[in-house]
Amino acid sequence: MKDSFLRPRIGRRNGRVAMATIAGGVVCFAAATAAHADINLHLRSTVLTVDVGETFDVFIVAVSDSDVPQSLSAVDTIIGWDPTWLELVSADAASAGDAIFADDPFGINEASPPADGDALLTYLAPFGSPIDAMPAGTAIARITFRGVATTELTPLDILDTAGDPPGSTRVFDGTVPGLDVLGIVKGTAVTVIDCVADLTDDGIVGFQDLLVVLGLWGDCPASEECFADLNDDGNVGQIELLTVLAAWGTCPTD
Ligand SMILES: [Ca+2]
Ligand SMILES: [Ca+2]
Ligand SMILES: [Ca+2]
Repeated sequence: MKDSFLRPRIGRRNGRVAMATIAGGVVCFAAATAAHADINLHLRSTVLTVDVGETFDVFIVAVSDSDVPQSLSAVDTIIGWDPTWLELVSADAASAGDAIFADDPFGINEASPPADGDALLTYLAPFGSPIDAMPAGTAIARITFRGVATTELTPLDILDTAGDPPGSTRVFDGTVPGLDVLGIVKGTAVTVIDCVADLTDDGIVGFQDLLVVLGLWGDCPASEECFADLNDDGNVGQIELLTVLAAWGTCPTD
């Protein structure tokens, strides 16, 4: 191997056992200086609560764990969730490149989109053009979920491994081919509620929601989405008024 090939690896892996080529021979040494730099993976949800039947997005965010950007060429993320409460709808790339549920040898993606509570999403940066994971985080992929049934705080996790034989969550370095630079992973959680009468999405059915119904009273404009039309009959009126009054109070979470 060429020294130029190894140099960035040594710089990135301070604190771990690294290899270097010296005078034609290969030696091992333990660098005991500063912490090494890796890329962490976080899940960030766009919402804290979601209604039954509504969709929301969860972003996979690649975070440089040092104060400078670090490049990546590909990421395999194994997502875990409970299909009792959430349904995976679709996924796409949030940075340049592609994000796909590929056929995998681990049996993780049993369908596309996977439905059983684990999924392997592969993000690929454009060929020859690695992207930067910024210290503040770079969203690489967006996964859309739908609320299925009410529950408090159901987790969305990044799994280290899944499948048989096991596949792994991995982040591939943008400069050293094949080098896994995965740091730590962090998931998120959402609460699924059944509260269609909460038109203001503040977790409470009350005066503000009543004002929305009264303010939009009458036939829905043909050209606009009519979010206050709760029974989809093209009109905001007595049905909506009664629905809000019947649900008056805090939205249930179970
Ligand atoms: Ca699966
Ligand atoms: Ca409300
Ligand atoms: Ca209506």
